[in-house]
Amino acid sequence: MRNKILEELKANSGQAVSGEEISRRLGISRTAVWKHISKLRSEGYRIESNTNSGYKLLGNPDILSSIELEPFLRTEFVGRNIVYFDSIDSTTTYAKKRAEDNFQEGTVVIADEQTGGRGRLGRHWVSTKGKGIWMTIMLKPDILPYDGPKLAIAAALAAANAIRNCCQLNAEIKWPNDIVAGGKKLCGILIEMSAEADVIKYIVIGIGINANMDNDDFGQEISSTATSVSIETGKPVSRKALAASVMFEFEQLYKVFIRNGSIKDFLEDYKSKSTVLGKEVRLISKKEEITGIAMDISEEGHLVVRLADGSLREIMSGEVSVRGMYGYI
Ligand code: BTX
Repeated sequence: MRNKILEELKANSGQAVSGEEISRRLGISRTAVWKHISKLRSEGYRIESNTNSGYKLLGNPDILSSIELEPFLRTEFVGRNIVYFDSIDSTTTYAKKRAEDNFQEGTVVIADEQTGGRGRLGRHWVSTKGKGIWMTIMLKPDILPYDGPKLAIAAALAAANAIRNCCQLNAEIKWPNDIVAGGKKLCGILIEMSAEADVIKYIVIGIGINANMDNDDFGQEISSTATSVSIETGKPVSRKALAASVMFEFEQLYKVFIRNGSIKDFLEDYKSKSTVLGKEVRLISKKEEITGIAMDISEEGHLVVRLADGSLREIMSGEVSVRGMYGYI
């Protein structure tokens, strides 16, 4: 109903519509109209009200609700069901709770702000209000649990491609799934999965893109390693267009992955955008710290590293942090 009221206001672009007219057209009471208007305001819509003329929508707000994203979507199923929050602790935490029940494949949970955004291994993800894309894609692929983590490769490539196409920015991928520009982190991806025996119950892919973040938003701790699209390009980006583009790029790769059961068909593209291949890297896990040259990425999505003694070692993404020897990469 809220969306219908919004449509009424948008259809009258810039003109006031009386509460009575809305209530008559939509068959609800004027009090109900007023309640929906209050809720829309709390989501960020600026709506003027006047006792004589009614309600007037002032401009098109930069928020990521389904009605705002809809005109930008080019997907079949990813993002066709949007669960939007003005503010939430974490879209991934919410998606996981929601995924315990039945959900529509490709549902996207998206928020304008996260108060408890999560990174990998319990780390915090800075998610400033209105300045980024904080979203989680919910999937239930009919693949073996073993293959689930390979979707990290698809998600990273999708985010890099979307940033490249939408923002004309040379986004690169720092294995396994950080997107970087100018040697700084632009986007992070967090994949979580629940499986039973050989069946995946759900996979949730959390994607955080620093769209219009300013240096001040990052705080001292990460300001030397973090960046945003607007910092790199010098101009603001449309979050709606970029979010829709990530959904589109991801859906394309996801379909290929499900059809072939493999990342083979887009692995070369991923590798061509990698920042680590050919470089000396330091891999830090709970157990050990090793250095070597990043040689390849396997069809399993593992990083193949040549160690000092010439031997090759395959590294799984889970527990490892990758650092360049001379900076973040
Ligand atoms: P990560 O563990 O690779 O990165 C987390 C680390 O990155 C932090 O410890 C900090 O050093 C740095 N960092 C924190 N915030 C930012 C930021 N905004 N930009 C750049 N660097 C930062 C990466 O984990 C996975 C992040 C996924 C975020 C999405 S947003 C939607 C979804 N919901 C949720 O709670 N998480 C995901």
